[in-house]
Amino acid sequence: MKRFLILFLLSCLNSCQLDQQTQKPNIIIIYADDLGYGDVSAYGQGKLNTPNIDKLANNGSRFTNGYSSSATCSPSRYALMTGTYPWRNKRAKILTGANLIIDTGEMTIPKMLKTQGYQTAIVGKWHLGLGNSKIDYNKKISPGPNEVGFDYSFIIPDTQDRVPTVYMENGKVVNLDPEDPLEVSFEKNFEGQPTGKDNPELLSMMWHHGHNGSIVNGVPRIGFMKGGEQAKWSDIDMADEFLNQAKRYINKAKETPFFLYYTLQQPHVPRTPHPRYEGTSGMGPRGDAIVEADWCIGELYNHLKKNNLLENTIIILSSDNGPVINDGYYDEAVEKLGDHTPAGRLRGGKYSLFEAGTRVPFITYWKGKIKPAVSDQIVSQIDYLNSIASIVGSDIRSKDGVDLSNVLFQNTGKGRSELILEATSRTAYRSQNWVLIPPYSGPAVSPNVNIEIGNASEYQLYNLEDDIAQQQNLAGSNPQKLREMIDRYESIININ
Ligand code: NG6
Ligand code: CA
Repeated sequence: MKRFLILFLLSCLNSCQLDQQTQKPNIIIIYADDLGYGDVSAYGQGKLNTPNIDKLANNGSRFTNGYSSSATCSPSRYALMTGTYPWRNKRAKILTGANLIIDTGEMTIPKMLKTQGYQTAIVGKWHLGLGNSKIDYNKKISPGPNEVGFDYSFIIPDTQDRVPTVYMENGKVVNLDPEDPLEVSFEKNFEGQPTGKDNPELLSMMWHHGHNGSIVNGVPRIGFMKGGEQAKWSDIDMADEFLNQAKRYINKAKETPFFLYYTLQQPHVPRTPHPRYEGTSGMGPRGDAIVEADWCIGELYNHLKKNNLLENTIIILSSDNGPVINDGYYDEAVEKLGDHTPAGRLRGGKYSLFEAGTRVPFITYWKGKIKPAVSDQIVSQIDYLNSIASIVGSDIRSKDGVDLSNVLFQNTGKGRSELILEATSRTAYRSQNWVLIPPYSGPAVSPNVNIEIGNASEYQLYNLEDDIAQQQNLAGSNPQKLREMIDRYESIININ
């Protein structure tokens, strides 16, 4: 009997060890909103200090040619989730109160991971639309994140500057009092409700362009809302709320492999860091919000460490688009910038076809697996799906992604040779170190945000190898390269 018991215990031990060895890694994608290439101190460009992001960057792979798929949010997020270029989807534009732009039949990272036994969650900003007809926030809204692959969702629907200013959990507005229904409109105000336009005396933050609709917590927003008082979020507590939800999810999901898509709201406008961060950067609320985001990332890291999860968790960190200083509020970002360079030495910023629109902080970390390295390989968020699929043993592949699992997670191999970049429905083409920007009409500098967005009446051709700041247009002096780039660009853009 005793011998049987010992044999039984031994076999249990064996299978436990096997389980541990064969367990698939947890995957966490941390996705910042409008964080620039030069905003992370590990990139050695600006003046901000981001010690917690640096810890991941310096102990993992830090990519210097890492791209978001677009210079704005919703298109980038669409491409990240699906591995499909955003310009193939006509609805993948900056969204405001729109319906879901991912087809529920489309493959996504969380769906792929579910085929491999993962639990999946999103905590943070969504901005990919909700529902498929007029949205009624007083009912459960579907389809949304839960219908495109997430078992659990705790989100803000669009962005912090848009109504409704409420959290949603698994399709339902959190803390909504049925006696105080929530109404939302992007066309007209509800009678008797103050707005940023008509009631500047009620504002704690003044609007600069747009953002003059309903006022919530003293901050004027895009769009109008009425009711739902009890459900309104507290802006200054949003970072803590998302962090706590992320930790709570990890506690719940840690026994099986999990995927957490942790989508920070910082440093997108309105920049409302918790008062404990006030003044920490010396750059006003934009800098303070980045310090706060960095702290959140450190807290998440510590939580994983405390739970012995670091060795079995891949952390990917990036941003949905490049930086913008004034994106619609007077918040001292311009005045207090000093000599900080959010875009580093790159030209342009958010909304731009120039490099700073889409070249973003791009970091992969896996304790004990990824060796510390700086990589200049060309990698894109559109490749996450294929690369993660490859790591977890799935043969699912997306339309436009490349399997870069070696480059991203093993410090070996080559990145992309080419990539289409997108900014507000315009596209550009990168091949090796060359960038082609086709002619586009419109202002060269976007007047509201004061960013060079890449419009010109002529083709632009740059060689990033010795002109990272895109100062020398070589289109005239290199007609052969120009022709070659145009032909290839057009052949990709025209294939569907
Ligand atoms: C623009 C907003 C801008 C920002 C952006 C979305 C105005 C004038 N500008 O329409 O402030 O919200 O949308 O940013 O309203 S993103 O990072 O989510 O793409
Ligand atoms: Ca963004």
